[in-house]
Amino acid sequence: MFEDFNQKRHQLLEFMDKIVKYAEDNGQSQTAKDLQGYRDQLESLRYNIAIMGFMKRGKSTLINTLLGRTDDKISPIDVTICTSVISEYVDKKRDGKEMECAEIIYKNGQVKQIGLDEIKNYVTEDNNEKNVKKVHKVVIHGNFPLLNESAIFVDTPGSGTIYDYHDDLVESFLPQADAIIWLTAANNLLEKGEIKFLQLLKEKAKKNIFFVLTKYDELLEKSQDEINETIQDVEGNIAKTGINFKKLYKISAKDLYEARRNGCDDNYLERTRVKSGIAELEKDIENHIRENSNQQKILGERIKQTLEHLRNYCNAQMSLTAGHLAQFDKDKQTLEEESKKLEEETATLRKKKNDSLKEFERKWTRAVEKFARELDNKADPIVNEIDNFLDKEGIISKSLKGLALADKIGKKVQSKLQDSALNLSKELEEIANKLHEEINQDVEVYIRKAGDNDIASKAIGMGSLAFAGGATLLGGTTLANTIGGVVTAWGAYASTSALAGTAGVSTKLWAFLFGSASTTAGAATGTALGTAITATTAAIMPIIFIPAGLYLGYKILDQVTDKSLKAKIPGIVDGMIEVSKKQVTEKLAEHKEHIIKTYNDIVEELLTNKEDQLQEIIEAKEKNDPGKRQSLEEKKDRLLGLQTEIENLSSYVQD
Ligand SMILES: Nc1nc2c(ncn2[C@@H]2O[C@H](COP(=O)(O)OP(=O)(O)OP(=O)(O)O)[C@@H](O)[C@H]2O)c(=O)[nH]1
Ligand SMILES: [Mg+2]
Repeated sequence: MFEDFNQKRHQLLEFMDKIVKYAEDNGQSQTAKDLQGYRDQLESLRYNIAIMGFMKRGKSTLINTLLGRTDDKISPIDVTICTSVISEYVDKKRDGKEMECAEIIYKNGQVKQIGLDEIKNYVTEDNNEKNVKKVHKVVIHGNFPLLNESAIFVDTPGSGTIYDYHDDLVESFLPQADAIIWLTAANNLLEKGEIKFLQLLKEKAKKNIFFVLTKYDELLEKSQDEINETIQDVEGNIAKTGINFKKLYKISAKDLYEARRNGCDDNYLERTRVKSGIAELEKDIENHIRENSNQQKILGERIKQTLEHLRNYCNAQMSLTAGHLAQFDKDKQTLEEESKKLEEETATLRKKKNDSLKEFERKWTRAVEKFARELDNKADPIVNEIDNFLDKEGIISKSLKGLALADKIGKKVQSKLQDSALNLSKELEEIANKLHEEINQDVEVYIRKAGDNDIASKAIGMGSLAFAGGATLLGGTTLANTIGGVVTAWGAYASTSALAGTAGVSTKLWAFLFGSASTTAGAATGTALGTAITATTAAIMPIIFIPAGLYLGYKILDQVTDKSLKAKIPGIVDGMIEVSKKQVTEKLAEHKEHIIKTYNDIVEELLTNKEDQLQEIIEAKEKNDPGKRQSLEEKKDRLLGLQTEIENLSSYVQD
């Protein structure tokens, strides 16, 4: 039966190696250590009784006393911080050693046998400060009547010293402790660290704890009130942690230890044993060992505990991994949904943009055509106006020659044409403005939705560049020069008024269209459109230069009679109107194309930019976690395998 059990134990041990490796592979070094502890405990088939407690609570004194020693060779006692490494006390019944001796087990696995006298050179802070000798543990083999072939005592360094590694050592030993003798001293109230340690015992679901109040002899020297206060403090704090607590042993180990050391007679020793509280504690520990240290029972209990522990561990790991997987998929899905939504929005916006541009184009063309018709219709009234003027003046007098005559005729013609030119200009402004507002609204909504300043700044950069380029191409100076070619002689006057007109109209336009533009994106698009409109205005300007043509005509006909001049006027007016119409229509058509292209580019750039960005996010996410999903899947599979093995082992062990 036991053999059978042993076989199962080996299977479980092999399995535990796998689980320790799983924890290590997943970077859970503390869990791996804990699991290794369970594994070692299962392997050793020992019943570990650990003596634990804050520094200087009398742990070593109690060990020496319980193990019947007359000196402190096996667990040195000191008034300063003393014990620095873990020591195990193994009765010779277990290993059949002839002589009492100790083994130093080094961290690198080496083992050195020494005499009991030398133990202090390895286990105390005085002789092995901060464990410079790299001792893993010391195993002491001796005559320890309280122990049997299963039960082992373990002395631990005191917690709460200046040496943090003491606490770590104690904590890492916890999983292996089957029973704990926890000590606190009666000469002071419980410290915070001691209460914390009790909570840790509760957390780790430690059972089989002997709660011991040491140095009771010192307490007995105080008033009854103080005695009561100390006991209440200790009992109250233990109870508060929720640990299953039945009894507080009140002992004076030092009394018995000193009596033995001084070689007192048996009678005295026995009386002291009882009086010091050691007899009662010893009896309970002895019973506990008898009841619990049967190897088969230890094994059965340990396998059960270990399996339970492994099951909890694997289940927790599994739900964690499943959670990570679900989150991973959810993130990916959210991104994909976002991208799809964006695609739809993009398509809608693209359609809207096309509709708006079509509408813009239609209205623009119609306005220009209407203007051209108006110019045609104005040819006769202009000729009449000039005729009347010349009739009124009678004859071209010497004083009216030159600039003065041209200026007068020019002003008359200008007043006839200016309305149409300004109306066209205004109409085009409105059409462009409407387009601007529509698109700008969409762009703003889009940018706000995307929450992306990069796009906005990109649009700003691109928009201004595009429109600035247009302005150079179609802008005031170039256009004035083109017209200037037709009206060379008018040169100085023409360019001055053209510039003045352009500046005035564009400033007004600017305020009208963009005075209230608030967002950066709006302002950017606004800037761009403003530049474009400047160009528009400049394109309409030649209308005002028509008188220049008349002046040219006058110059040519300077030598002819009043009559012959008059006869030529309709032809000159028609010709100039034709030239102006052509210039204006061509330039405005060019300009219209430019506006359309620029808007198209801006919106397209915005849309593709955002799509690209989303695509980049999706790709980067996949790139950043190469095979993340796969590794999570693998982890899940591995855990599934471990879980199945645990269930198989559980039913196998139960059989
Ligand atoms: N009065 C009195 N003093 C005791 C008793 N037990 C231990 N002491 C004294 O307390 C001091 C510390 O005892 P140790 O046994 O070295 O305590 P420890 O808990 O092992 O100390 P560390 O290993 O350093 O944590 C020593 O001076 C002991 O003599 C006791 O029952 N009564
Ligand atoms: Mg000690």
